[in-house]
Amino acid sequence: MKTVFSPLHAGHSGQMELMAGEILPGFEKPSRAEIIKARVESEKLGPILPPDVHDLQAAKRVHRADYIDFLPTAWPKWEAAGRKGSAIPYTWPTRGLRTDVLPQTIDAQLGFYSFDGGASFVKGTWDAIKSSCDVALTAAALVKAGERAAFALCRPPGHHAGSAFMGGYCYINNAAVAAQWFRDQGAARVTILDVDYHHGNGTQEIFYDRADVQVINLHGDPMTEYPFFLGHADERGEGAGEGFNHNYPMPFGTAWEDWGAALEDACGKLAAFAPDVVVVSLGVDTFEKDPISQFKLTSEDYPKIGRRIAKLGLPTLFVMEGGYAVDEIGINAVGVLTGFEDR
Ligand code: SS9
Ligand code: ZN
Repeated sequence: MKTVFSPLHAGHSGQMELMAGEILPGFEKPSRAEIIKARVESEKLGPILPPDVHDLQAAKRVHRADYIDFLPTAWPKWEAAGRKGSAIPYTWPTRGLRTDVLPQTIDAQLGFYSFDGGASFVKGTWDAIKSSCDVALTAAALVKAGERAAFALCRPPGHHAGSAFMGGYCYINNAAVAAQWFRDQGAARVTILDVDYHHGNGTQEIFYDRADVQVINLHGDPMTEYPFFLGHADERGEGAGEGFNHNYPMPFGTAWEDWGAALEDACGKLAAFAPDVVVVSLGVDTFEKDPISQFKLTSEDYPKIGRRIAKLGLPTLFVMEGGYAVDEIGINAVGVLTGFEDR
């Protein structure tokens, strides 16, 4: 299987994050992608290719144009305001506040275009965001050209980013952009299967009223887990999209027996939808040693995920999302891919 990877991700580094009352170095750090890349090499998964540079039109097919246009301006505006450190949002237009006027200061704009403080900017953040989207589109093109599967080694991740907001380490929703690109290239139906530990709220929001993109999420129950305010089992889509969104919230401590059963049920729904292509939002923060997550999957479980997805017999694009147990992130992420290849 071919991997697409960009070194530009590395400029998105040194950002801080508010976590349980402390300001800590961000968990979403460059070593994540580097360790996965090293494992792709040591396992001889296949060639590692650089991304082609795409324009932003593909991203604007699923994101509001003003949101995408804001992203490259965030850091320059922060610097122009004489600021240092990382540009972190801290005020959000929730109930009772106005969203019909965009205020002028960078602090306001960061809040206007986010749902939490988990997506911040440093100098290299925009180039990393853009390269991550390019990685997804380039890997999608490999699948469209006939590869059975491809691996988009995206960083930063994307599945928490919605049509007009960032959050949870995510800015452009790489999996959603790729899914829409497949549609625009002639695929009649696309499924996004999100196996990251956290609910992919952004992906769900983007496709919620659509019948042409099925969205399936396996994740920590939002009653107790981030992102808290979306991801319940009764969210099934709306309008034309009703019945095309499927959520599998699961409790803290969930291990392979129950997680694998949810994947089995999800694969039944996926096969019944009969998509032309599957986009897997591949997070490995379901791992037992993940520092910010509460599931109990082991390194032996990841190849089983890949094998089950391969059994669908559909062209498959793997898009990297979360996973914060850096020491094992390569073993676990690449384990899914070698499992897919049944080796
Ligand atoms: C407060 C904790 C929020 C966000 C986790 C995002 C995971 C993306 N900073 N944690 S896969
Ligand atoms: Zn996650």
